[in-house]
Amino acid sequence: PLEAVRTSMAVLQFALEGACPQSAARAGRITTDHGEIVTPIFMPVGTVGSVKAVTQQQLKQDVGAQIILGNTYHLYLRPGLEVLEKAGGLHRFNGWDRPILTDSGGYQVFSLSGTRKIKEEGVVFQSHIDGSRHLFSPEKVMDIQRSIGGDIIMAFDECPPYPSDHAYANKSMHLTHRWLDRCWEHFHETPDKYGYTQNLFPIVQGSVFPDLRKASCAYVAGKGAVGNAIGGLSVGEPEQEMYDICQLCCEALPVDRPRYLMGVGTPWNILECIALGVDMFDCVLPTRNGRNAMLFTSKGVINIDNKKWEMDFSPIDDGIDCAVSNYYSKAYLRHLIKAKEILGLTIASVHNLAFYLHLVGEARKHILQGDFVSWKREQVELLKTRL
Ligand code: PRF
Repeated sequence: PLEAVRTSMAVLQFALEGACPQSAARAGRITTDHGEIVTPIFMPVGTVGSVKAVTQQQLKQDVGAQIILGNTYHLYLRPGLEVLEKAGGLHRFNGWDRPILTDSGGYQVFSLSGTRKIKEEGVVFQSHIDGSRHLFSPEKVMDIQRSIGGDIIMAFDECPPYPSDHAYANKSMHLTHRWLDRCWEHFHETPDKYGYTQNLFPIVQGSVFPDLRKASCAYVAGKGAVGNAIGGLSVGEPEQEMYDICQLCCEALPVDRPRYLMGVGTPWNILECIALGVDMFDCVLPTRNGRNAMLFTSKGVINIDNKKWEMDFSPIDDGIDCAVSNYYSKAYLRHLIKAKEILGLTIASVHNLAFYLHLVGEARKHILQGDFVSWKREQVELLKTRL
């Protein structure tokens, strides 16, 4: 049942509700036609329209997810647009009635497809599923995201690999800007399909070069979009370099619009980047690493595979408000993961996601209280501890 009450269709709104006096961290509230998102926020990744191993009910009740991601690349290849349109969009198809953001495929095409060729027109690539050939152009990617029906959709970009030399990063950034122009124009020429408003976020690129990042932020800010994204980070560069570029971008992007840092990161990355002024995050780490026996907890990082936990019957994490993390023991979860039981993947994923949502919720609380920086300083050390 779609429970969100919609009184009117409106473009995304962002209200700032608090600012940290000692950093650029802020607390805000995003309003979409599928409801509100309080920021800073972490968005679980639901690549094919499902957050792996986690039900939509668990996402609401146990994780406290406010918005989830979907991927254009995967959803276009499978189930395909005919099914998604017939369903009435992804919300109706997967039963998630809160906000959805879709990534443009401008990243997955590079990391997942086999042969691919980048041209001015777009990217020709081969499906990782059956090898079939496809073209993603800016216009096509806008049409696909219209059909999927995300509340927030992303511009088509090229994420250059790390390291890239300045000449390549410059060429790539300008291609991303020309593609942004084409996305912007096509998006505004096409109507919303499903009776609610979709919102387009442009993406800053420019690798690790400050001059390129400044130029890209200026170009992106010039669009006057309702929100802006920072792409091309957490692709292998040293952590400090990511923070430096993230800071530069936050300082150059509009203060009154949400800033989304794509594909980042560890719990400590998220706290550091909140301090720099980022409002939205997504990452596969909590789910992917969870399925791989790595747990992020309020006391530090646990490898639940380790023999150390064999007889530890204490809760997975009693420091967060999640019924699953409080209920099952470390020893039991270790057993499930060792035995390759499906339930182990679910418990680990639900716990890690609940921990990420707890973390951004605490960050918000401390921003509003005014003690975010001192809290963050002690948390970063604690969260990195290997238990
Ligand atoms: N572009 C897009 N999606 C992304 C990225 C990007 O640069 C990243 C980089 N961390 C993750 N996801 N479109």
